[in-house]
Amino acid sequence: MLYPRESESRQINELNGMWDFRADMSPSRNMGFDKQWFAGRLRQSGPVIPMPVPSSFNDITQDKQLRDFVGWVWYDREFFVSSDWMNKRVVLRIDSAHYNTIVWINSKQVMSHVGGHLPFEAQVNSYVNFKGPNLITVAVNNTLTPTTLPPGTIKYQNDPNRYPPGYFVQNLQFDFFNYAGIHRSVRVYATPNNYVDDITITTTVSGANGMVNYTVVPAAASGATVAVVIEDANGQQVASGSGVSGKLTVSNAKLWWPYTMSSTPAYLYTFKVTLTSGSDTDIYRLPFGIRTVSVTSKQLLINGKPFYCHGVAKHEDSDIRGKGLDFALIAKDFNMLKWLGANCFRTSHYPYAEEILDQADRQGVAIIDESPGVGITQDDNFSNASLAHHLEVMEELVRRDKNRPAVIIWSVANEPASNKPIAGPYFKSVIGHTRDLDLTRPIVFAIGGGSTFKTDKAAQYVDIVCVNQYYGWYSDTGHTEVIGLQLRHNLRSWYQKFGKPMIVTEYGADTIPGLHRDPSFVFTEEYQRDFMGEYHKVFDQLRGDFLVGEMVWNFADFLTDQGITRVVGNKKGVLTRQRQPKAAAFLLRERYYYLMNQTLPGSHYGYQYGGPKCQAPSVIIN
Ligand code: GCB
Repeated sequence: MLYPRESESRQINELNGMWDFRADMSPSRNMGFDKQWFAGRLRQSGPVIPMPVPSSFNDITQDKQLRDFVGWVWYDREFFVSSDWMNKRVVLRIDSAHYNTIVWINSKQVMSHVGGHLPFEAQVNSYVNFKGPNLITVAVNNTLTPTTLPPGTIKYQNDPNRYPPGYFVQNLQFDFFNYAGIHRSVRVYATPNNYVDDITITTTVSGANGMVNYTVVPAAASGATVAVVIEDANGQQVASGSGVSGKLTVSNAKLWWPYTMSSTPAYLYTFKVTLTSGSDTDIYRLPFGIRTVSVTSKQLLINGKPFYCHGVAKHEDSDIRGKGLDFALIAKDFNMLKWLGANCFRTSHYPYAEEILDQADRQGVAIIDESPGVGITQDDNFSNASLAHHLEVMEELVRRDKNRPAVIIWSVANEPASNKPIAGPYFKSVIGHTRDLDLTRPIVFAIGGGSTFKTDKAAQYVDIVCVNQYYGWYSDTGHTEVIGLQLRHNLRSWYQKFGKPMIVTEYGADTIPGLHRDPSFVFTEEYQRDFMGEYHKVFDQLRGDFLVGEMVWNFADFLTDQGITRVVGNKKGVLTRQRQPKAAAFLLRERYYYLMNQTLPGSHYGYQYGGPKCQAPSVIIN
């Protein structure tokens, strides 16, 4: 599914802003359907409050019931469709709503979608008025079940001495707050009736040339013609062709590199497609990069050169907006990534907004693009229904992100119970299916929980073994002195067994900012620093060998469910939730600049590891 982009032939009308909103607090959560709240304005069927789109609804009000609400919430607003669009194809797109969504226009159901992090759209010409107002109604349900991704369960409490009638709670199988609502943009856009439906680009490098393989899927009457042009960053044409598929050569290609690897990082070309059919002309411009990704038994290579990922695992999380798209936060996070010297991040534990990936493409930050397959731990999470949904989600994810140079690895899951026998066939299918969808990127999942190199049933199918490690935190708590021994032994054992390169996709310690103790003690800023220092020693021993990456857990603190092991959220961030550095952030920054200096030609930041100079690179944007 192509991201909506304006062009000579395409127009966009954003429906972001304040919508009317009501949560269905009825015991069955079904009153909205029984009373057909979609039949007219919500404000006519009951009280409403203003709700920003995009945002999570949870932290917008002071109402505890709404923060913790499980069930259907309803949104509506009016919009207009220009009569200029009458002879065009008009599409409604929601970039993401969490989790289950039904959409009506003028009281007629237009589309529904299952899954909280990927876009969905429908042609709506037959639903909209071109002369007068239109009503859009969106119902979103955040209930998680054993077959959703991520999975969850609803637990009814039946003891009348302890709970009121009908009392239930949502149990989560993952460690972040189940923020919900319309999380990303809602748009109506217009294309010609004959249009470019999809584009797939893969690239290879041959000497100084970039080879660009493309396929265009036209949705057009027979006889339509397709012309393609590649433009460089200055808009100069560098290659051209015609037809729905082909291979173009870009001479003296400027390759896409992570910003820490090349003095010309993150170079983006534009792939311009012109489809002509009768009187229709559709033009779509897709930014793309020329680069390759490959793995050997010990290395991860970008453009044939070893890439060491020094990065972070993240969350889409912020105060007030929850998981709602926020451009200020996106800009700040990329500035902080560069301040840290991070050259990659994992989209733990679900696909992030396309606007975030745009920045990764443009600023040269590599990405492990993760599906929402987090918490696949119970037997019924491995059912046929779960598997079918997981395959569908991988299709949606690859379809959305396949052309992004920044995406160098697909992650199909985080910490599933991959030691269960059922995990073998399950992940063989999920990984095999993902490979069928995209042969150009390595595929992984992050191994953790109870799975070990002795018991794991799914690591055999991945290209890079990714492990989440918590020595000195969840085991031997406080004992930094045993981290080195345990970590080294474990990483070597995985490598000996599987013979594949490895990434430590998580290691981290909860840290309350401002809490100090010397010698260090768990939860203090000193402990986080000492803890990370022990990991770094082992990483440095294995870096030139089979270790191809390290990612701290986490970039920033984030909200979780309420529980006795979390003090208003997970505090393993090296930054606070407000993006201020804890002491460990400075350690990480020194380390990442040192690593950057080793890989970036020309050694330019005047930086010495452990020394006095630590100067930020200017943020490089092409
Ligand atoms: C993990 C999970 C991550 C948690 C983290 C923790 O292994 O992958 O989602 O937040 O541990 O802090 O416990």
